[in-house]
Amino acid sequence: MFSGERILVLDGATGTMIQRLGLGDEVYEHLNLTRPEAVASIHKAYIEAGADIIETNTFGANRLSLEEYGMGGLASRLALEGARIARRAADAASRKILVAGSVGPTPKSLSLATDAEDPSRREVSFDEMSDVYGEQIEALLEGGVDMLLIETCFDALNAKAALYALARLAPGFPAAVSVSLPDRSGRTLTGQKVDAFYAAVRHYPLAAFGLNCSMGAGEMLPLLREVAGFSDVPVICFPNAGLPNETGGYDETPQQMASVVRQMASEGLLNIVGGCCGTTPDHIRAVAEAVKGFKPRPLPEPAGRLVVSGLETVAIGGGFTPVGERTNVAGSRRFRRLVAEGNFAEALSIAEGQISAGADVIDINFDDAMLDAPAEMERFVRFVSSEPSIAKAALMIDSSHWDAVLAGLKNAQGKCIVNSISLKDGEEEFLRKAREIHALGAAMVVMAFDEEGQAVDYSRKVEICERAYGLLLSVGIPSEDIIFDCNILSIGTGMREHARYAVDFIEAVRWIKAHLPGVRTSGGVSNLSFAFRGNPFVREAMHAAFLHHAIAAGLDMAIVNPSTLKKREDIPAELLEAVEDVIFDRREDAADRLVAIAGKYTEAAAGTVAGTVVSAANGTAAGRPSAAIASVAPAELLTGLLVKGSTEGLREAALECLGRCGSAVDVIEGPLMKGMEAVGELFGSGKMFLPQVVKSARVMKEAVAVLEPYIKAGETGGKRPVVIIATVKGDVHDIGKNITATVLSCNGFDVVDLGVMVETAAILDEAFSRGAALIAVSGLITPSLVRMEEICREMTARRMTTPLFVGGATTSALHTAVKLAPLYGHVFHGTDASSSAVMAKRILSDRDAFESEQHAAQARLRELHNQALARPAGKTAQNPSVAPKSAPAAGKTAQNP
Ligand code: THG
Repeated sequence: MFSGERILVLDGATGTMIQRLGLGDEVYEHLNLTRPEAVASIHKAYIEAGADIIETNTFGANRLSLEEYGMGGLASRLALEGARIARRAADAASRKILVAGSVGPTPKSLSLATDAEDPSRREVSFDEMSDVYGEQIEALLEGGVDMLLIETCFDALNAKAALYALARLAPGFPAAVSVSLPDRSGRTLTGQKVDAFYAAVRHYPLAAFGLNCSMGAGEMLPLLREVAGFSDVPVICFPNAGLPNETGGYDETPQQMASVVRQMASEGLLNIVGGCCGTTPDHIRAVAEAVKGFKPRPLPEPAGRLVVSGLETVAIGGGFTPVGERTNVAGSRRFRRLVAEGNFAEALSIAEGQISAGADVIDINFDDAMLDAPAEMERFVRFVSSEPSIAKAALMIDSSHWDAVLAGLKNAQGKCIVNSISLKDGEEEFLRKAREIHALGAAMVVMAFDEEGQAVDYSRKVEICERAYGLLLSVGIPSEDIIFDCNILSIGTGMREHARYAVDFIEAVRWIKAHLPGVRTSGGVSNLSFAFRGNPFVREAMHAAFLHHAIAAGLDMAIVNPSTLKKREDIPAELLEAVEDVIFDRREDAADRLVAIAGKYTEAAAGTVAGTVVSAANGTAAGRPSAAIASVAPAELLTGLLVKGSTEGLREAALECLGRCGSAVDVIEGPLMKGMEAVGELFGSGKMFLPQVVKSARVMKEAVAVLEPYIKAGETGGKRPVVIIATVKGDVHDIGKNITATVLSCNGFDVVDLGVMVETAAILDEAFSRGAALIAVSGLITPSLVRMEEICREMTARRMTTPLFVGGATTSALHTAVKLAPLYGHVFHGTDASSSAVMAKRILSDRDAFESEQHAAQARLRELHNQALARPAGKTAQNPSVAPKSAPAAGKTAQNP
């Protein structure tokens, strides 16, 4: 529109002219109704002075501005008449004149807190603001404007609300955005740099971007150079006639202004130029004269870069960008506790720590069973705006709740990244979300999930990302706003199926960067090492080595803890080799070897803490029990073998136990269960790692196999009890569920795994037809909790009494007690795979006692929770909802993300 042969001239101030005509004591926009001919005469004067574009007299024709004069109800009418007057004036001219609908910033800011006591208070919300703009814009469009000029912006969030309204009314309609800067610092009133502002509004196909009002042309020149340097759309500039003097007038003469404008034109900075406060037709005549003969600024090639922003910009690509992971209630117990306590000041200090440690972007997530994620998201993002040291960073809005995503986007002034969307609910839902995110100005992380579940191997990762890419481009999402995350999953878990997870991720990143032009790649690095929870040294070594190779393959950014990031060079050679053996799946026994040396690098390594139980097993020699072992009672030996994950001498020990007590079931429920319980405890306290848990489960399996032929018909009915296990509908995460299934089947259960995204009815029908002894459902994301409520309601409706176990990252004992147990009387929370197996065993052998213990514990949690609710906010130290979850857990950790 504005990249033609000459610099176009915009008109000057309407208000100055209204005052000159002696009409200044009426609300300017009201003159559109009362004195239309006077307003028309101003347009005419500017057209005669040489303006190519005239602005409607509608700067404040919005409900919020007019409300201050008790005229809120006239907004639409005044905007419509303003547009019509200008339209008529333009059409009456002998040259082609464009009409720009003036849209001022309104008197309210969406980003600035007005209440010093409460940084999260706002007088209007984004949606209200967007409606206010929508009403004005709709009337301007109806009145026949050629374009909109969203001007004198001091808050990018307000500008985003205007563009959001426009995108819904008339997507793609020409609109220019112009920013007003209060001083030479080049920052808006909210403290945002002008390039960061540009990043926040650039998603809209802008007709022009630039500066207006401010401090006069001279002061604006250096800032305009900056704008011309980064803008890949036409540049607009319409300065004041200098700074206001002591009486509020403007003193810069037409000649003074024109000489600066000539300088701007000669430097090739301009596509559109005009005047703001204090300028008159004489100024515009001089300006039109000054730019004659100068070529407009040539449009640069579209940069195709992803630039996100807070108060400052962050360019993604061309170097690695760390995204801080600690501002995530699911990823940091401390952050979770602070948010639940309402201690946002300290929660912000976690954000600050991440930023000062090097994060340019922070991942913020409030998905937790006991939190209102959208409300916390809104509150936190608003708090961030009031803290410049944090607000400078860009925000990655991380939630599985669509409402929380929207709450983040509608409160952030910069350009955000949404984390995440995927094809898991099909194409329609995926594209609906993508379009909405784009209309709100954000880039988006696209996870490699589809209707079938999450991509774990190379070919599925590639296949899903390629499909998502084609779909997104087909609806107009620019490739630079797409960030693919093809799932960093836990390795070194001891499960063969997981061994290639790291290599497959790295290779998929390489493929994506080579075949899907314009996109960026990301991933959650700490997921990789969940199997080594409790051993930060080994975890950091894994992250360092993995990142080194992934960045070389094209990884642009990653969610990490920047304060513990290490360089690959800093990892001791022996450890590095063991770690890379695991990452690249270089040897069959890589995970075992890493576990074996892990102990050297931490005091909390497994073997040193299992106490007597382990020492009982330590003397085991190859083949048969050694002399040392022979002195240990066979029951204790059996327990020890389980904890140690060793099968050496297992068969003999199991048979000897059987010989002594006579019942195979007693052996399983006695020493073997004791071993499983010990494993659960050690794992829960971070003293044992996931691969060891899986190993222990295999030992259990072997022991059960040895004993099974001796189980008497009456003891178990001769059949293995059936467990139905599934990830609930809406959720594709299944790694934790799979581990739980493995551990359960090792413990003598017949596990029927229904997979991911399973409908409630399908789970319950299957349980009925198979006569299941137990149902276990898993979910990682908070919407899954609502599914679990549905399952509980349905089980009660069906008069079922089958025990229901819930597990997965967002589930908790507290949530189960408060939200689920009242809906179904036999629902229990499993903290991890091994404790679930222990619970499953107990419920079969001793159901009444088990249930009454559980019910008592649940009642206690509800009580504490109610007490905490009754206490005034801010004094919630005892709040159980903020207590750390009892234990990190296999079922709940390894499946992250
Ligand atoms: N991809 C995308 N988003 C993601 C992930 C991903 N978001 C969440 C997660 N994965 C990345 N974030 C974290 C944050 C913290 C940890 C792991 C991943 C973590 N936390 C410690 C733990 O669980 O051991 C917590 C310890 C503590 O409480 O302080 O490891 O893959 N798009």
